[in-house]
Amino acid sequence: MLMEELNKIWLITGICGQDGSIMADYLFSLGYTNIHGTMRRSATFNTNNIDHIFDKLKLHYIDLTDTMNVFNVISKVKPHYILNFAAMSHVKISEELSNYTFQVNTMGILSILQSVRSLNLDTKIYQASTSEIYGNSTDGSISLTENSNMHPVSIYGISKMAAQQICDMYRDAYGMFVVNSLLFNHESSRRGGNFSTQKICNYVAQYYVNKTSKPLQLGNLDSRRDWGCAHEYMKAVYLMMISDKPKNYVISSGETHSIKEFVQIAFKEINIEIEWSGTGLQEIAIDKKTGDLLVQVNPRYYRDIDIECLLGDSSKAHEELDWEYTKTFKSLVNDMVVAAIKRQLK
Ligand code: NAP
Ligand code: F7E
Repeated sequence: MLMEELNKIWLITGICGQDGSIMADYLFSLGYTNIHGTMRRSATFNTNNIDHIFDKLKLHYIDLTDTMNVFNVISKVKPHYILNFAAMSHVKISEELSNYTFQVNTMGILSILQSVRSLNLDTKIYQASTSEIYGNSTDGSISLTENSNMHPVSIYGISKMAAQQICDMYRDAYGMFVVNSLLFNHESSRRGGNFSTQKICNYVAQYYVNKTSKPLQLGNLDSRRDWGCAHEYMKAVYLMMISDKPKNYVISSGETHSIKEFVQIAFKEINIEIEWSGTGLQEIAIDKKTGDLLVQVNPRYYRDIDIECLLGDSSKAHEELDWEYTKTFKSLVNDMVVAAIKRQLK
């Protein structure tokens, strides 16, 4: 890659999160050196995901609810690229933190766009949009594309749909380079512990290491998600940013699996075959061999409205960005379980 490109400045919001930290790793691996990250103040340090690159990163405090703060950091850094990963990213929690979710997820990107525009910078801007904006638009018989019906059913989804529309509007009205990726669920060992996949893997690891006695408590076991590998999705984000034309792209694995399937495969990784029985709140999973109770339903994890199925079609990203998804569902689960066991044994 040309030195001129590698000298360019990146500003990544949400650097301590799953995607922000994986993206920073990827950019360093390509040879970029000017990587700025933004974190928010917290009472206890939460830099686990970036500790290995802490000294290489140029870090700033940003809270997306503070417009002046966003403006000041952008005017100081003058980035060539902004990747906006910062968000109140938990769908269930957005039911309670509804106003705040909008302030971060919708007003936050608006502050970024306004800052870049008023500073007259030639910055390329990326917004992390989501499959949550489709709502219940498929039962799995069709795959969702950039043109599918969008009808979000959560505060999180609605906040992200408004954010996407604001981005589209800035691109169309002001000729700015602004792109949205419609990211379907993507996972890694850096996933937050209160998302379904990491919660399951952490439980399986705990069970493997010290046979925890309390069963795993889950909500909707039948919903299906198009789960992919976060590392591969970050490569797609990079390709979107270095392309000539700003466009929106669906980024997905093209397969859908239920929570139950995820649980089943995760336990299989530690050689436990599980057996499901019962329905609704009475549904349980036991260890087929020992009869130990492993999974129970707890209604506290139910959503006001859940999306029952997500399935994406990334043909556009494949055709125009030459991006292809490769990881299998089983190896994704395997990687997460192995990483969770290693964390347990530390
Ligand atoms: P994540 O792990 O939850 O990371 C989000 C980051 O945003 C965290 O570093 C968090 O800071 C930061 N943040 C939260 N509130 C903030 C605020 N008010 N001001 C500044 N920063 C704030 O999320 P992720 O999985 O990496 O996802 C990255 C982005 O992609 C998010 O926008 C998410 O909505 C979107 N997305 C994710 C998925 C997925 O499956 N992962 C799918 C579709 C879209 P702390 O570290 O201090 O908490
Ligand atoms: O839920 C069900 C839950 O929280 C997946 C975010 O990255 O992807 C993520 O949002 C499914 C849902 O992810 C539990 O009801 C059952 O049907 O892992 P999740 P999510 O809500 O799909 C989208 C694309 C984003 O954009 C978001 O930022 O799992 N489920 N039992 C559970 N979910 C959780 N969290 N906890 C449970 O105990």
